[in-house]
Amino acid sequence: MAELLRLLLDVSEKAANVARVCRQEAALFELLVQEKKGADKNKKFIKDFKTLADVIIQEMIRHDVCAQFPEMNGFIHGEESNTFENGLGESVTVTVCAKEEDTAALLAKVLDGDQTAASLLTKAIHQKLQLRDEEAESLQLSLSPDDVAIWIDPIDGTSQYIEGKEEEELDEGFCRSGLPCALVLIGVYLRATGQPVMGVINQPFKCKDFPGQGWRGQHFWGVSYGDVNVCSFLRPLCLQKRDHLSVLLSSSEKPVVKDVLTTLSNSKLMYASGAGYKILCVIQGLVDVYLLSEGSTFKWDSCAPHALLRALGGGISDLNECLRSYANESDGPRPELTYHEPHNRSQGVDRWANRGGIIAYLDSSVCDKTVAALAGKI
Ligand code: 2IP
Ligand code: CA
Repeated sequence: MAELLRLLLDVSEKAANVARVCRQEAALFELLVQEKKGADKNKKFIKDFKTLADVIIQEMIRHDVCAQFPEMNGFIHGEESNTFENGLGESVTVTVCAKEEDTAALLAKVLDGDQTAASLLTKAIHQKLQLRDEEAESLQLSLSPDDVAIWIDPIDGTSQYIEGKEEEELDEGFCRSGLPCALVLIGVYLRATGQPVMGVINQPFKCKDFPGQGWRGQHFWGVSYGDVNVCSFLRPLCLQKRDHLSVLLSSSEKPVVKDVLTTLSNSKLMYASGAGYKILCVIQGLVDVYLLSEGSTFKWDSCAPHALLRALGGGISDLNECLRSYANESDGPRPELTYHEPHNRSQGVDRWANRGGIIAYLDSSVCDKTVAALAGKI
């Protein structure tokens, strides 16, 4: 099953290429930033292009995985729906075809006859590439494709991707906003228990070597299954050294949460965009925890980075359940997020929301300390 990891690494790199191509090629960039509203909107256009770019990446990942692992057909889920209806009531399903010319024809139809844009995208989608990663290549894993399913977030941090700011890293080693916060997330979980077991994170816009040059990306992966706990990098050593509790939050976090955390002695609150990016900061040990008190992240945001955290000995818990367990003085296992069960009474995307909020950590004692500080106060 290590073949699945290698395939996901390759397809995540193709996804990063599609994301970069859409910003670098004038024909695609124009579509990406044009957001025509009201009477100016072309009713023949199936969907705004930014959503289309997301769907194309998602469908490319789905296509490549099913081509190699047909038993996973029907078990690959994503943030986006791939069927669009335009203003004229016509419906088109965006898929990636086995043959390049068929994909090009379908995309030309979706893009209202824009052949240049369709052929640029088709080239990136059907490109053959292999991402070299020695550790992933030598990994052995006895896990059957029949036992797993996938969550895809084709581009997490879409607003940062569209806005396209070229942000510098802060002293803490991360960016508050901008293109580096946009990530491709592919998470694998067990169908039976919903436990995340494998994750690939691709950051298409890590940095530019020199001004005026194109963007360079980077990737991360992790596997946590049975006795195998492997990550593409080592558990950060800086964890022991920090003398304060550093908490990463969404800028839209509730004031009461910020207030309670600010009153903690030795705490430092920081902010960054993108749910996946904030969890990546925890994975890299740049902060102690990422906490979100509302249900505004979804299974596709957390599945991939959750697998990396588990591989490093950390995790992501449901914040409300942690607060409830603390109040009940329960000493049961920490309530980790799972990925297989929807909220049946909810509608649409809310079926897959991480409804109770989340807390992502590397060190469980830091997670417990944060929960204890918030209990009864938020
Ligand atoms: C979003 C994106 C946002 C995040 C939100 C996610 O996913 O990561 O940045 O909000 O929770 O669902 P915030 O930046 O305030 O943490 P997408 O970009 O895929 O819609
Ligand atoms: Ca997302």
